Amino acid sequence: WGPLGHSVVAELAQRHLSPVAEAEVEHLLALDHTQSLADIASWPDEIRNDPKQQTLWKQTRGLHYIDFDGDCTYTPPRDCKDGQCVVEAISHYIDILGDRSQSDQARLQALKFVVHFIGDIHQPLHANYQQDAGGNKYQVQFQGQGTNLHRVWDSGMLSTRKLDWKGYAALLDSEGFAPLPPPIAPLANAPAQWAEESCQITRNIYPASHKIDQAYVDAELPVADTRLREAGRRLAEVLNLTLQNG
Ligand code: DCM
Ligand code: DCM
Ligand code: DCM
Ligand code: ZN
Ligand code: ZN
Repeated sequence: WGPLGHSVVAELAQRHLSPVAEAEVEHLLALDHTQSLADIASWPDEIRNDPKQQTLWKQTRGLHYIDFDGDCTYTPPRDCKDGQCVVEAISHYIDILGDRSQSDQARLQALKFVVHFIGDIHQPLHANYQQDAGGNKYQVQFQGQGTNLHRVWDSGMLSTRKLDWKGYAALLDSEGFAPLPPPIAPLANAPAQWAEESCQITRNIYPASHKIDQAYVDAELPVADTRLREAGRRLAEVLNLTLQNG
């Protein structure tokens, strides 16, 4: 997702933190002089794109997605060599976030990656099985401009709602908007399951022609919204579980 999608996921989670998790999040975010998860949600993209920081963070580029190699059944190491994919990255940073022997700085950094990557893994094209760089190589026309299918899903479709992240999160949080995802069980298997869901969705999101029209947005924006809602609620649950001991 772009900055809007990531902030929406983070804000949805923020609204559903337990009191204990909320206090711990507040404690960690205070190191960055900020108070909301939405503020830090795009940080892994910012460091990735900042030329001054690129050498330091280059090895995180591959952690924003997973390319399934053949079908949508998560099969390591086929789909995640050396743990370099979003599925294993989420588990890795959840472990650091929950480890009280780590420094607060390390745990804050882990929090930023957890918030961001749980967003990305729910963007269907971040867990694709068609070998086209997550739809980046699939060129399309959208709103009279040339772009690619990945960007339409990261940000183009979401921006058609003309809502800021607070308004968008409130909309997705409204009663009966979409069914809530079932509770996470167990946590260890969850990221692989979320990636497999995304991969299955990509089977049905390639447009009939290389033009994205209103009918496509009408059909697919609700799918994107549902994924944002699931990501936000699951992120809250992960943080509530990981930070439950204060
Ligand atoms: N992005 C940006 N500015 C930011 C954060 C992200 O331009 N502050 C862009 C860079 C990525 C895209 O958003 O191409 C989304 O990346 P991802 O889907 O990996 O989060
Ligand atoms: N950051 C952010 N939004 C904020 C505060 C911080 O996105 N309101 C991100 C961008 C910085 C990183 O956190 O690169 C570290 O921030 P700081 O230098 O304040 O510790
Ligand atoms: N991306 C993806 N799958 C890939 C390659 C890239 O989902 N196989 C995502 C990561 C960014 C966006 O596409 O959100 C642009 O990636 P990059 O800036 O690395 O080209
Ligand atoms: Zn993306
Ligand atoms: Zn990302």
